[in-house]
Amino acid sequence: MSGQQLIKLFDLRSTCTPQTWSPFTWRARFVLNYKKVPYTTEWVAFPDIGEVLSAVGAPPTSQSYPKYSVPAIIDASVDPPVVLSDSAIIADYLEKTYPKPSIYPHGREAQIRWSDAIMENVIRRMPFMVIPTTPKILPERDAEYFVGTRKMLFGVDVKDMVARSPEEEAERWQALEEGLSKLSALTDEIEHGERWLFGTVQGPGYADFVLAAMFIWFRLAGPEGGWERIEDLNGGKWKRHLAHVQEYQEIL
Ligand SMILES: N[C@@H](CCC(=O)N[C@@H](CS)C(=O)NCC(=O)O)C(=O)O
Repeated sequence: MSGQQLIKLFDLRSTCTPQTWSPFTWRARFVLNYKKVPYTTEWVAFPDIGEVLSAVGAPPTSQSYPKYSVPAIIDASVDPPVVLSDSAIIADYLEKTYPKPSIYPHGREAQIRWSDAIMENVIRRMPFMVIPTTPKILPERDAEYFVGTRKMLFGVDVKDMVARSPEEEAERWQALEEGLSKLSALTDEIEHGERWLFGTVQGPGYADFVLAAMFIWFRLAGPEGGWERIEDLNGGKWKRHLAHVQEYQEIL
């Protein structure tokens, strides 16, 4: 691999330092960093995603709204350059092009199955807890766009995502805590060594990145004190997990 930065990663800007916050773009960034693939980042404003990505020929990720989404990458080390979008497609491409170290220890199918379990037990239980507070980490124009367009995705206005009563809030937390406990039990069945939940003693698996990416969004953009509530659950497993992925959080 040459030392030149031939891959460009399209990521979302924010008011955080460092800026990266999206649970999907983090997945691509983790893979690039873990494989030590040189790349540069192009920061995109939320309202400009469609215009920027269609201009570079990135494939749409959906027929309906949003037609375009980040992450997307351009790999200019090949002629003609490869332009890809969707975190799962990008992960497969990077695995094929830069096979070592592999992001699929235990096999690709197992990593996908575990990523689906993370989706069911954690990710699906989080959006209404995090979306209402996400504008706090976005520049004004991006925040306005984000709030104005979530209904098209979730069928609910952002203001109506906020829990209507302490009971509803408690139910959401209970559902999330139950999901985390189920996921914790699943990780206990995997032969993964000390450090990684879905990897091996040699290194992490893709599902480790999927989980960490979601936690980072929750910690940065979620409700006040929310991450503090999660990090000590299940014997502190989640807190240790975020500490472990830190070595792959470089922003190039
Ligand atoms: N299936 C896509 C989903 C990516 C996605 O939803 N990205 C969000 C940012 S977190 C996005 O670009 N949304 C565009 C929009 O809402 O206009 C993937 O896995 O990459």
